[in-house]
Amino acid sequence: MSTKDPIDLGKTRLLEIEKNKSALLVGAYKSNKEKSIRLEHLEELKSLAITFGLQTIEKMLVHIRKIETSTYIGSGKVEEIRDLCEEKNIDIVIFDIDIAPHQQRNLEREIKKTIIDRTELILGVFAIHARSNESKLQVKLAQFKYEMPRLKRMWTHLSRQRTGGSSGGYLKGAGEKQIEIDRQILKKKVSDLQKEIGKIKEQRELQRKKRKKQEIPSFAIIGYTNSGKSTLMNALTDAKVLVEDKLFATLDTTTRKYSLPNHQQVVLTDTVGFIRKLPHTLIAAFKSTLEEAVSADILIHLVDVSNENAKVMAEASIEVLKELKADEKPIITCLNKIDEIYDQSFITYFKLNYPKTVIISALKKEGFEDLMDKMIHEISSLRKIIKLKIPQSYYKLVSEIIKEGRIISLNYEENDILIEAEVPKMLQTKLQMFEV
Ligand SMILES: Nc1nc2c(ncn2[C@@H]2O[C@H](COP(=O)(O)OP(=O)(O)OP(=O)(O)O)[C@@H](O)[C@H]2O)c(=O)[nH]1
Ligand SMILES: [Mg+2]
Repeated sequence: MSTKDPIDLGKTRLLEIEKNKSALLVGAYKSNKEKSIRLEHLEELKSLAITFGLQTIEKMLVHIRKIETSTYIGSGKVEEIRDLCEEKNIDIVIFDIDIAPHQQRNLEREIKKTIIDRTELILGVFAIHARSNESKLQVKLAQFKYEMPRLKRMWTHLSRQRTGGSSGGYLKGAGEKQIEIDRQILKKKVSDLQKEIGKIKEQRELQRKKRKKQEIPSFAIIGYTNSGKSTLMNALTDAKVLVEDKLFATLDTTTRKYSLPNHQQVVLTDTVGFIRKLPHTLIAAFKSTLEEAVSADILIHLVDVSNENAKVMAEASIEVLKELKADEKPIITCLNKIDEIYDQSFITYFKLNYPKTVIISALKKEGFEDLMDKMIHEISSLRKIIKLKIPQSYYKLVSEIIKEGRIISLNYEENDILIEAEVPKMLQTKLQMFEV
């Protein structure tokens, strides 16, 4: 039986896809209505493939009437793909469809090429961009989770092996046993990784609590991948985050202090970008990074308006925020890259549909005054300094102020406590009746 270490299982598939290989990108549509959007999705898949280092050669959009259980697309289309691969010397076929593990296996057998899907490609991009220990661990975790239901394809050749022994018959396939062994080892690896990531998360949690205690308002720069988040971070601070015209250049959060024009100290966090249908394996693995990003008091949502798909990209980002339960936070929508050619109607659209909109160029440092004004305004509406007279019998409220807000002064007057405090919005209403 093979002694292949499952630690490599996640990697093998990705390393098979060497750089500079030629790829065929395949999308599918059911109705003509869907066609143009599927083509746009293929364009995005192309950016991902180029980011990974592949030479994208061909794109193909196939029409499907019904999903075939065994191969997703019909046998005629499978043949067409196989012929095109032969003719154009294609090494890898990338499907912009969620194909099930068994379909992937069957397609690979029929087409005789490496078949991957969008999730696997995104995993590959994340793998080559992971720099910190934490993001490397998170990528590995996502890879393991992705591989788990796909273990079978690695061992099908063993399943058919005839086992020796006196009975001479077929015993339970060696492949199946191997899959079971691998599954157990993978499970253990997943839980070890989760523990390790958990430890890193705890350390970060401590830092975050410390900052919260210091009462420094925090901003997170979020948005679609390649929208210019790191460029904005670098323009405002000395963070020197890597900026690239590539998808998912940033995988780690970077936090820096920043002083607003009114001398208010804030912290800014640059973070991993979002994408349409961010694979769940990645959301799960990067949960602590993503949560840290959206744990800020206020979000700066960057939208690249020079991209013709700006609207759907912004919507996709809001979807990810929803998934992370952070869409209720104050959000400043920052329309970026206005130094580039952009559609004026986009600006009107965003102003109408997204409150608190500013227009900037992170690269040219334009529109920053407006952005600062909005940031200052958001902070002021976030917290308020109030004077209170609270009866001592309501001491529980004082504990709450200490926990959630910041006490500026506290004095006792007979049976009352006189307090001046900076409190968050949610506490303000609760304290209204004691305000003086
Ligand atoms: N023309 C123009 N280009 C910009 C602007 N802001 C960013 N860019 C470019 O957009 C590309 C992506 O910028 P990044 O700052 O890396 O984008 P990001 O959102 O951090 O991307 P990821 O970390 O990969 O998700 C780079 O080539 C930047 O130079 C801008 O205001 N104008
Ligand atoms: Mg970045």
